[in-house]
Amino acid sequence: MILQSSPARFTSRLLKTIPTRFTSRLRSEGVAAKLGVWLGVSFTVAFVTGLFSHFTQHPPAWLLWPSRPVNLYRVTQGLHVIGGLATVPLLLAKLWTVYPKLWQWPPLRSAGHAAERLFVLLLVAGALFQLVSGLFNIAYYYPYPFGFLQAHYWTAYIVYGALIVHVVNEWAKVRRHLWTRVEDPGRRRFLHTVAAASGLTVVLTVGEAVTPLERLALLAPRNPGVGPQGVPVNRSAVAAGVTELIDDPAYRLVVTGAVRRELSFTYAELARLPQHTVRLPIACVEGWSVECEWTGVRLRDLIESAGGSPEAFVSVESLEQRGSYRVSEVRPPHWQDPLTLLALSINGQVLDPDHGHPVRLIAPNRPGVMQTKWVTTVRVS
Ligand SMILES: Nc1nc2c(c(=O)[nH]1)N[C@H]1C(S)=C(S)[C@@H](COP(=O)(O)O)O[C@H]1N2
Ligand SMILES: [Mo]
Repeated sequence: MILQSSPARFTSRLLKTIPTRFTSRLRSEGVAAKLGVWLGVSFTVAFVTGLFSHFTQHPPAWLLWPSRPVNLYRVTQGLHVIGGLATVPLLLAKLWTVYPKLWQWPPLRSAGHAAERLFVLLLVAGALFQLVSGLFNIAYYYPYPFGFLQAHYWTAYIVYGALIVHVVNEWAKVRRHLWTRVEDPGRRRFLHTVAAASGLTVVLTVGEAVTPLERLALLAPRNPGVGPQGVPVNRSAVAAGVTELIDDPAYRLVVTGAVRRELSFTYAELARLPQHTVRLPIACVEGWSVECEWTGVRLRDLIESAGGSPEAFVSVESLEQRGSYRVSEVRPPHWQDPLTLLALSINGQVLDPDHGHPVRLIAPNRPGVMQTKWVTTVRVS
């Protein structure tokens, strides 16, 4: 008897210790549904733009991304990062609105209910992980032992999969509230406050990608106007360990690999080749971007005069010895584009060492990580 009754007594005592009465009237199914719809939109934007960024950087062999529109990557990555930041207030508000459900009793009513809660758990944990890891990444803070790229990429599938399951499960509620106005003035004010917090996040960061608003970018980790020659830098020449190599008189730019004739240029010879000037952005995967005027040699001209095949894949290699971005693959749509340069100057000045002196790659519709600096070899294959 004692043994049988004590688990029940224990449970009822336990129940009294946890907060089962949630008094705020701001919580309601309608509020949760509205926030859910906003989150559905922002997670869809983040998922699509994130996949675009991933497959731009890691394309399968058959994928030839176009080099136009010139600003496509700049826009999609700005949406990814700035949209991701704007999602933080939405997610916090949604979690606050629904967290009483954490204490629902009985916790698991059936196998179906258990599965539903498991997907919610995956969704909440995964969504928090995406926002926190993304925030840490743009803040240059890497406190975890795993690689950001792989973790952020694979978690995206878990989160988006769990989100689809969640939307299917909650569809009846979404339908009930999608086009209905929230009547309660307190709840309406709550939703407006959340939307305003989200909007304010955008206002205080969007200047990192929309240059006329740069003075508002108080929350952005990079200001597009701050850096050598007025352009930000992620990895400096010192950090890359190239300061001696770039001024070495033995420096050559070499075009080699599957070519009819190898080419080799000193810096002075490069500067005497036909020069072209283009306006293209540096668009970092971390969301900041800035348009510059670049002057240099067309990559296409170099590969054609070396006799490379028009279908060739090209690697542009840096003097940098270590580092994930020292080699950049350039496929035909990009190297054949007349805007793609090995640039010697930025905004009318000889490139600063931190921007890639003697030459750096600059190509349209391409993430910053693929615009390799301190170039010494063009390898055709
Ligand atoms: N060799 C090399 N090139 C590199 C990098 C690097 O670390 N090594 N960083 C890249 C990144 S992440 C960006 S955003 C751009 C920035 O170019 P900038 O420093 O001229 O603004 O350079 C790219 N080129
Ligand atoms: Mo970058």
